[in-house]
Amino acid sequence: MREARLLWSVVGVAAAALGAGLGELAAGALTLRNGPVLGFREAVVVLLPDEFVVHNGIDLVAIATGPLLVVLFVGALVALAASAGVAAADGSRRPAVLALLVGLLGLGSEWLRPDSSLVDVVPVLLGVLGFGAGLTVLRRVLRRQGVPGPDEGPDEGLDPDPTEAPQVEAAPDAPARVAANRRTVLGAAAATAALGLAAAVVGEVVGRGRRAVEQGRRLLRLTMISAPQEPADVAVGLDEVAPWTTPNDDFYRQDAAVVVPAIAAEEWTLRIHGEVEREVVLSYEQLIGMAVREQWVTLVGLTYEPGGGQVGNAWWSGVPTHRLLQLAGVRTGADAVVQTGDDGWRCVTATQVLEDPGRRALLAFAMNGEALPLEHGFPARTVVPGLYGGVSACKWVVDWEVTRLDVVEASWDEDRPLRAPVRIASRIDTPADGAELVAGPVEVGGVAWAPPIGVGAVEVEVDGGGWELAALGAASQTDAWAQWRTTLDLAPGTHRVRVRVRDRVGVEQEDADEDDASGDEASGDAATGAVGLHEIQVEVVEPD
Ligand SMILES: Nc1nc2c(c(=O)[nH]1)N[C@H]1C(S)=C(S)[C@@H](COP(=O)(O)O)O[C@H]1N2
Ligand SMILES: [Mo]
Repeated sequence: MREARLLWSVVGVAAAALGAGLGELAAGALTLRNGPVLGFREAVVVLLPDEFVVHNGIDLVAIATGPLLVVLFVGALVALAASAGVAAADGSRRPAVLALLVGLLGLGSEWLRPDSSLVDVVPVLLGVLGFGAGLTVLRRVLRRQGVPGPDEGPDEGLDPDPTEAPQVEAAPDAPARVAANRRTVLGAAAATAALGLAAAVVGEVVGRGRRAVEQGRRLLRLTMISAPQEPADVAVGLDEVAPWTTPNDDFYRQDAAVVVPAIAAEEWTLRIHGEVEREVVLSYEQLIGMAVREQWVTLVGLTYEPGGGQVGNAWWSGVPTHRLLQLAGVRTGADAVVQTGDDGWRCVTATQVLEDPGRRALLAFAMNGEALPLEHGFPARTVVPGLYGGVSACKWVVDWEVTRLDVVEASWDEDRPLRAPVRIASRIDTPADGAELVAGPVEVGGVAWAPPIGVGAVEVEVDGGGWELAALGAASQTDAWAQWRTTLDLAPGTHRVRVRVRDRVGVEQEDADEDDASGDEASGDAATGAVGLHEIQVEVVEPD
């Protein structure tokens, strides 16, 4: 009986090894920053309260997340896997429940990482599936070899199962047969674990590319750039309003491809060709050696919906695009640049915009005072104030083909528009939609943007009762968003609050056509960005 228990435990651990290996393989193949095990460790760092980070000069994070944690974590997984194996013997649901729990824990720890995206769950799911499949197969092997459950059968270990095992004469050669069965079981378990190990090794090799690039990025010394310095008074002092500077980890991501390109800085080049006087192949070293321009730019996604999160504001460092086009010399008649990223994504941007110093378009290599994160286009990406990201802000950009708009138009088969200026927009960050509030003065606030002209005014309306001016944070940065706030005196009941922005020349944010409830076809939401004001509904109750 004890031997049977041991065999079932071994089988559980072997299945878990297969699952973990497949998870690591998936993480490597998807060039995620790390696999589930290290991902868990990062989540612990996020969960630790700030006071715990450095205490009396001792770096508690380092201790709490060092090798000891990994050993504990792996040990716990092994113990869980072993008990799942034992439970699998009597066909109980416990292994499935355990796998589910570990899977949920894994998913939770992926989501806790601030820059996680949907692909990060793939390794966890694959791990859980690998565990389930491994356990199912091995269980069949054990049953066929007549291994009893830990709590059933006589104490002498393996005994040929009378119902499932092929019929054999029990008595004379029983010990030899038991040994053979044990070998078969252990062999199958070893093969399963080896498969998991092989998968992990392949994942490690495949993922090494990304880690090498991360390492190279960390070692870059970009002395020509400066740390972001927020202009005075941009903040209106409401904690619930999005911070004026969006930290890189919180900056929205919009990727067409699942796999984030990992390009070493020294291997990157931008080729500028087509309708140019001379082809230019620019290296990273040459790029960062040029005169740097730094500026605040709010980037907006084509998929931004009123009140949504596809918008962020950062301090970008790079080289003005007009300088780069000057190097190549744009031929007369050429009016478009097809920008292509290493992921194969492409967009078309008018030379008029890229050649005009006044439009402040940038080939950026740094974001908020550090080299671009891989997710945001390392080594270099374009940033154009006032154009949606989807028509201008090419990440991992490696190719600029100077050409003509009518030529590109004829062959444009992407479901994104060719040209799309950012629609001016405003958002209510607090209170939240559906909030329950106590009657009396209520602080309302949010952000508004109108690049490249700049925010002129923000107005708020309650229940259609007329527009009132809100207070604005400093809005001198015309390419960046502005914060706004106001105080509303709300009586008990349900209220509808709306916001709108006017740019510096007085153009007002468009309201969605009231008659066209869907708004979709008339305004071409998908094609040119959503139209419509952000509105929230709040429930106000009597104070008690
Ligand atoms: N190479 C490449 N560039 C790209 C994309 C992409 O998928 N691949 N997405 C675009 C879209 S739709 C937007 S909104 C911005 C988003 O930039 P971010 O992910 O840094 O926020 O990048 C743009 N540049
Ligand atoms: Mo976008």
